Amino acid sequence: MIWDKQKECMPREELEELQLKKLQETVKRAFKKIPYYNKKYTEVEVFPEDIETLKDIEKLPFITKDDLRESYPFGLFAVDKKKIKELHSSSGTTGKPVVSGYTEKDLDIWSETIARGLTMMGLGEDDVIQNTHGYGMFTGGFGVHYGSHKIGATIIPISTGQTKRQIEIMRDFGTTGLIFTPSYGIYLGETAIEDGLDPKEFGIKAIGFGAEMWTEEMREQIEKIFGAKAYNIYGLTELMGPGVGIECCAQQGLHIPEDIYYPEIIDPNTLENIGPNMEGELVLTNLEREGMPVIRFRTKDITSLTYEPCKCGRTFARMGRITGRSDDMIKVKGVAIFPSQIEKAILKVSQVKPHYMIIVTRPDVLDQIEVKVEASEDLFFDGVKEMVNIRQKIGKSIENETGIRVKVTLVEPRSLPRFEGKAKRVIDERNLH
Ligand code: DLL
Repeated sequence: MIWDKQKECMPREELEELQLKKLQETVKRAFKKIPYYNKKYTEVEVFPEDIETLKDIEKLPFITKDDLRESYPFGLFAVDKKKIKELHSSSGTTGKPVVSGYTEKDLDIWSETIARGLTMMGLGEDDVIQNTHGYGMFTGGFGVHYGSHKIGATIIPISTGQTKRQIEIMRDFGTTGLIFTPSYGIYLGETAIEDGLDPKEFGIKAIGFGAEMWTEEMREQIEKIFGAKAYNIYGLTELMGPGVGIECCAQQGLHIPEDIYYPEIIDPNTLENIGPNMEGELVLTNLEREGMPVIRFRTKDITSLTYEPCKCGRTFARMGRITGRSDDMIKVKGVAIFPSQIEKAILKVSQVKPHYMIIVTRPDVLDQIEVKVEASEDLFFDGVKEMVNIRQKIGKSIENETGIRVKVTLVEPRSLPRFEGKAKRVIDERNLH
């Protein structure tokens, strides 16, 4: 159990004082040690000494995924590379991925955030946690692993897939804590039911789920299948990984460990900060990160913050469930995809037009993508054989670019909608909002 009442229930005034001190230190370090920040801040003439209050953070320019890609791979590190003990990278893109580096101290802080969350979910040293998140560059596997160690639980690092084996292990090893993405969790439960088992009898005490968008109906379904409470876990590679927000027993929003992350909500159009209880884009700052301090990162995730006291007694702000994105990134099977990647892949194949639509569905519980592409007039006259050939080529090209297998459909020339202004290329029929 990791429960530090003094920290987690700190009066807000005291917390804000602590945050200001840490913010000032972080900005000073970034300015001094990371040329990228130095240049960025100098360009807009904002300097570390300008941060006199917490509100002064608004003077600092934002950091986006593009900044992280530009400084790929190690341009945002604030320490000598030999002090970096672990590297992770965000899922999806095969172009330039986003890299996240951790020193020994960072790994400790990261595991502390997750350990606090697992404790909020009621898990401790008597528990056996089955972690179905992928172990590898994805932060879900190792993040939850480290957090579980910190609370003294027994961890089963089974990773993703092998659904039948997951079920067998769950029963044989006495799993009490289950960690998954919501879509995989439902699939796991339904597979067990199909095999004539009742997951409610498995003895699961608590479930932690996240890494992709979901709806309250999905949570209800998960809780019903397993007969256990399911708690939302949020996080992102750039800021460290899972643990930026985790729900407590009240299940009314995710507590952000505000001594470690500083959250803001902005209007994604005006980029102005907006007040509590209003939806906007979440912006996050690492307050205590040695290896790669990220300051004012635009997550593009839409949510709101509340500072009202929580039933559990913690004073840390709570963020709501993510209800959308301010860009067009979609996460499919846990992998982040931008329509621009699919466009790039399509354009590598001749005889098709740059008109396409991406349709994401979840026919039962797993995601599927269909990409509709307009054929050129010539191709249309070339007949079925050539069409099959081109369809396969597009499919391969998209798989190379995104790592995801999609269904490709060729449609008649000029049959897809044209857009004035911002194109809307993605139709997400999963109803996750
Ligand atoms: O998904 C980290 C993570 C691992 C979170 C395990 C929770 C559990 P990335 O792969 O970098 O990191 O993807 C980050 O996923 O910006 C959101 O758009 C989305 N996301 C993450 N958690 C949630 C959640 C991990 N609980 C991106 N609800 C984020 C909705 C989520 N979306």
